Order: sequence, then structure tokens, then C-alpha cells
Amino acid sequence: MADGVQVADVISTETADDIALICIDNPPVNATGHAVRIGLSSAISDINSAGKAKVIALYCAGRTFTAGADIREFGKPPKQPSLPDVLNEVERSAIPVVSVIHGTALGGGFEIALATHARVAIKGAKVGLPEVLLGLLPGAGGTQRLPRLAGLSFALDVILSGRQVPVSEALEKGVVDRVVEGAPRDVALAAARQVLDGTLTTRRTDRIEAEYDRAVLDATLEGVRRKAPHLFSPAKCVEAVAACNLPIDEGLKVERQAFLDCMETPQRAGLIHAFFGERAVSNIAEAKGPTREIAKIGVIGGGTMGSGIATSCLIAGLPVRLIEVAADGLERGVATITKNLDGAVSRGKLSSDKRDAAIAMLEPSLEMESLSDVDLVIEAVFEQMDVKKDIFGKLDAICKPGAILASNTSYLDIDEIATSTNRPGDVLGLHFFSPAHVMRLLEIVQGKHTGADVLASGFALAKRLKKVGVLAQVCDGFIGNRILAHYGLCAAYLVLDGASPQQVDRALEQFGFAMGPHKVSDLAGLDIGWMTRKRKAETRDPAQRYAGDIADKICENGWFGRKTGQGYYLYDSGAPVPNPEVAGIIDAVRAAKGITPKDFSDEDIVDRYMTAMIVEAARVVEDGTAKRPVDVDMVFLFGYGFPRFRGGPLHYADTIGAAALVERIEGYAAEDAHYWRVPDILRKMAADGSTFADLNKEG
Ligand code: 3H9
Repeated sequence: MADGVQVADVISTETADDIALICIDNPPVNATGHAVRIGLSSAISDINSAGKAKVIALYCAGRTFTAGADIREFGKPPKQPSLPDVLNEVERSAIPVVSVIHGTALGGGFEIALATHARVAIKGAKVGLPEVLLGLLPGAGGTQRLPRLAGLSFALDVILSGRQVPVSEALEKGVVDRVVEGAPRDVALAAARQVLDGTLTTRRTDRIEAEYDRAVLDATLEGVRRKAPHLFSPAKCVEAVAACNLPIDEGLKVERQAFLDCMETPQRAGLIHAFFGERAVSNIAEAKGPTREIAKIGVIGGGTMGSGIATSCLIAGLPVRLIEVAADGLERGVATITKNLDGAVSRGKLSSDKRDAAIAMLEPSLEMESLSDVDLVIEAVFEQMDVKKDIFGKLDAICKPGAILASNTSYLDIDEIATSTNRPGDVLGLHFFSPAHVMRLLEIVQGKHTGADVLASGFALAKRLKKVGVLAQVCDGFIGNRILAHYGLCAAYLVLDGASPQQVDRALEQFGFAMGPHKVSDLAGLDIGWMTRKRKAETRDPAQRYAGDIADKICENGWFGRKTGQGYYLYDSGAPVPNPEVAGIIDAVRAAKGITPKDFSDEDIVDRYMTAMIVEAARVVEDGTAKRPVDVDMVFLFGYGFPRFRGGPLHYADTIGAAALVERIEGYAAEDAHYWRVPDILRKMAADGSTFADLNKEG
């Protein structure tokens, strides 16, 4: 028995004449957990000892061949036998082994197939080595066997991209020997017979000499360092592949060490947290239950947001009725949707046929009454409560009973919006992120009265749109924008007190963000923050130091960022350069406020910014706006460009530790005790030594 899983439950063998069949049956994805490794090793050795069979055929039950190592075992003490050892036994088997691939043979799963002596794939199958996406490298022979079978360049491409290779390509590259149709067991029997009658040739990969080209390896290494400077595992992948010119035993040792090096990094833990987190957000009771059918969607508002939402629905094959108040607005909306779809075609994300089908499913209309037959309406108009309430009042009168009424508001109170209808149970928030047809995050906001089936339908829609739906409760800004408002203030304080916008951006880009906060603001439009500051001016907390003066002055000049050609940066000649006039504005504001600029190190900038993010993220978990820390993490990975290899703000917080964070916050509080306050939840965690990961486990 291994970890409560019986070996006999996951590996079975049967013999028929000269043929031995081994079946792996470890749902859901036949991962090579401890029991599978023990079972496979014993099966190979028992069949060889018995000496009756002349060929072994290995296949998997269920929906797929194996998806590789059981990722849940990583980070725990390793259990023998290791997968590389088992696969060496497979390769050394005196009786030839043929593998039958169906579904997706990924990572250690594909490595099993590479260690067998012939590979037959069932039509539609895919193979791949996605370890790099988990901060790892193929550690069970993939870096040694794939270049031997398919050449250096192909191996580097597959290992560094982590992509799933269609079986036709795998056949062309000689990675699989043939592609057939049929059920895995039938194909396994047929393949075994072909080995016996000599129509399917077997070969030992370890006896093939790998093609080797130092120049290709050097150029690849330089490329990964340039493209992914923060990531540890891509360079290790190249290092391991570079050992494929050694005798295989030595090459495997280099691979093993490189794999263990990757295993030790926090990046591996962050990326695996991201893998499971993406699935965990919808693995909750609220997302399950019965749903309402959504076959036709209404989108109100043809601006950037509404058009992006409509594009996303159309790409998913959902007909959309787009509503605008005036003909020119409607025309602009249709033009934006067409542009979005054309962009998806040129990026290779959509076929021309699907683009044409999507356009055919779009019905523009100036009549709100035309929404009487849709199953879901998504309102995406200005962020003004009275406008939204007016629309929802009308929708209540127009829409059929049972239709779901959603608002794409980024911060307004869904419950108040729902009061303008007689059906608050049908109302929820569906907060998309711009550009809505590209960004994968969807905050699903539960109102006080939102029906359980309405909420579950929100999750079903997210899945259909291939988005990551995260449950959020009502508050100003929900999960993401509420946290952003808090750490955005920290960035503003850093500039007010001594850092330059460029230094803040550089420090955070070095930390792993694709863009620093000032570049992001320039991209989003500085007028958006300006409007929000004006809107909140009356309710601003007088005890809180105001930090908007610099941004206000930039906006007063009409500089709204990229769209006006200047903001914190100038955009005249392509690559952004610091706007020299902003430095003058900063000096003037500091002088007027009597601030003597301080020197901040890049490390200090990152620490303050990240601590501010963690503080508000902790509060969002504490007050239940987010269900668990992992929900906050996924909001940031999929909606805010947070570096995936750091797992999300609260996963990152665990790498610092609650006690160290409390100490940090108390240190900053000496400068500004109003802004820097320790959340109770963090103080409690510091006292009892618990972590955000513990809270995830509690659910
Ligand atoms: C590796 O192999 C290292 C080796 O080189 C060396 C070793 C020494 N382990 O995605 P789904 C779970 S590294 C454990 O929703 P789909 C998943 O969490 C590994 N669990 O289904 C989910 O659980 P739940 C390299 C796994 O049909 C359920 O299975 N391999 C694993 O949309 C269904 O998954 C990879 O990186 C796993 N390996 O997609 C492949 N995989 O139901 C990772 C999945 O509780 N897996 N689960 O939420 C995938 O890419 C997709 O799961 C796959 C199926 C395409 C297979």
C-alpha cells in the first residue's frame, strides 16, 4: 500500500499467449504517484522473471494516458522507487515494451512512453513536457531521451515551451511510431501482436546517439535568459539537454541534479500553487449545484469593456445582442468587436471560420426591449449608481422570468443595484478585466440575495468563456480593486517621499511584474484614477495623508498617459522614456508639502509595496470578501499581472512569514501609523505560527 492507495487498484496485468498487458488506472489523470511507481516497477520485473511473455504492452484506463508525476507529492519527502529509476527498469526490460498513448501524455507520462521501445498513439492524442510551467524540468529521462529520438531543436522547443504537441507532429518527428484508432486496450493488444510479427519495430532509445550542436544550445540559453530573466528552470532545462551527448547514464545524472535544483526553489512552489489554485477557485460548493441555461446573452454598452465582454462570449459560441443608446455608439461597439475578433485571428487564437461565425452571432440593437428573450444580461455602462439603477429597473420590466441580470461594475454595491428590481435573487456581479476577451479573471460577485443557481451559473459561464471565476463578496472594489486602491497609495507615497516613478517601476519589474505601476497607470489612462480621486474627495479619510497631488497635477496638464502621448513617460518614439516635466512636478509638490526626499533602495521599495498589498489582501480574507487566501492569489495572477512564479500575494506572504511581516509593518508605522496598521489576522498568525496555506487547507 502507498499513501492509502492500493497498488492493485492502480496497476493491473494480464497475459494472453505471448503478450503481457499492463494497465495504469489511477483516476483522474493516471498520475504516477507512489503506488503507480511501485506497481509498474513490480509488473515489469515480475513479467521479466516469469519469462513467458515475448512482448509487454502498456496502456492507461480512463480519459487519458498519464499526466505525469503526482504534483501533490512535490515538496514532501521523496518515496522510493523514483520515477527515473522505474523508467530505467522499463528501458532495460529484456522483453520489449510498447506503450499506447491516448488523451494527453504529459511530463512523466510522456517520459514513460519515451522509455518504452515503441509508441503507438490513438488519434487525437497529444504529448508534451510541461514541467517548465511548474518551475521544473523533465526529470525522468525526458531531457535525454527526447533529443535522441527527435533531435536537439525539437526537444528544446518542446521542453522550453511546455506545449502539447499534436500527435501528427509527434509522428512526423519520429516520437511516436504510428497513429491508429481504437480503444486503448484493443490498440495495446494489436500493437503487441505487431511487435511479435515484426510489423512494428522496437528500439532502445538509450542506444541512439543524440544530435549535438553547441551553437544551438548557446543561442537557446541566451534566448531564455533574455526572455524569462526571472525564471530559474528554463536555463536548467537547457543545461540538462546539453548533457545528451554524454552516455545516457551520465546524462541522466546531470538531469537528476538539475531537477533537484529546481525542486528546491520557491519558484517551483509558487508555480505549483498557481496550478492548483486555478482549479481550487471553482472547486467550491457555490460553483457546483444546479445552474440556469445560458444560450443567449445581452450586453449593454458598446465601450471598450462591453465590446470586450461581447467578444469573449462570441468566441465561446454564445450569441450576443449588443445594446447602445445611440447609433454612433453602436457602430463603434460593432467596430471594436470586429477589431477584437480580427486581432484574435491574427494572433492565431481564432480561425477565420470561427471569426465569421462569431460576427454572424452578433445582433446590434438600439432597443433595450430586444433583450426580452436573452438568458443573461451583462450591463457594462458608466460607473454611476443612478445610471445602473435605471437600467436594472428597465431590465426588470423587459427580461423574461428567470433571466440573470449581471453588472460589470468594478466597485459599486450590487445589493443597491438589485434594489431597483423586483428580483434581487437574479442579480449578481460579473466583473471582467480589460481587455475582457483576453484577461482570464472574472470576479463573480455574490449579492445578499443572489440565488444559489444564479451564482453557480456565473461559474459555469466563466468556464465556458475559459476564464478563471473567483467568488467575491460585495465591498468597494471587491477583491482586486480594493487591494489595488491600498497598495496604489503606497506607490504614490514612495514617489512623494523620495523615489522616482521610474525607480519604483524598475524595482517592481525586477521583482517580476511585467510592468511597474506607473507604466500600468499610463496604459490604463491617468484620467481614470483622477476621476476616482475626485469622486472620493468628499468621503476621503482626513486622517489619511493625501498622495494624489502629483498625479492630479499631471492630469491637469491633460497628460493622461499613452492615449495622450505623455504621462509619467513620453511615448513619442515607441519605447517609453521618463517624462522630464514630471520630475519638476514632483519637486514642486514635495517643496509645497515640506517633504525632504529620502533615499529608498530598490529592495525597500519592493518590501513596502508588497507589504501594503499583503496587508489589504489579509483584510480581504479576514472579513470574508474573499473565501480563502488562494482566491486572492488567483485574482492577482489572472487579473493584475502578478508574477506567476511567486504564486500570488498571500502565497508570497507565507515565504516571508507572518511574524516578519508584523515586524515590518510596525517599523513602517513609526512613519505613518494611520496607513500602516497590522491586520488582526496577521497578528494572530504571527502569534500561533500559522500560515495562509493553513487557511487554504481549512477552506
Ligand atoms: C512531472 O511529471 C515531473 C517528471 O518529469 C519527473 C518526476 C521525477 N498530479 O486539469 P484538470 C488533477 S511534473 C496531481 O482539471 P483537464 C487536477 O488538480 C507533472 N494531480 O483536467 C484536477 O484535480 P481536481 C507534469 C493532477 O482534463 C484533476 O486532476 N505534468 C495532475 O482540464 C483533473 O485535472 C503536468 O504538468 C498531476 N500531475 O486537464 C500535467 N494533473 O479534480 C498537469 C492533474 O481535484 N495536468 N491533476 O481539481 C494537466 O495539464 C491537466 O490536468 C490535464 C487534464 C491536461 C492532464
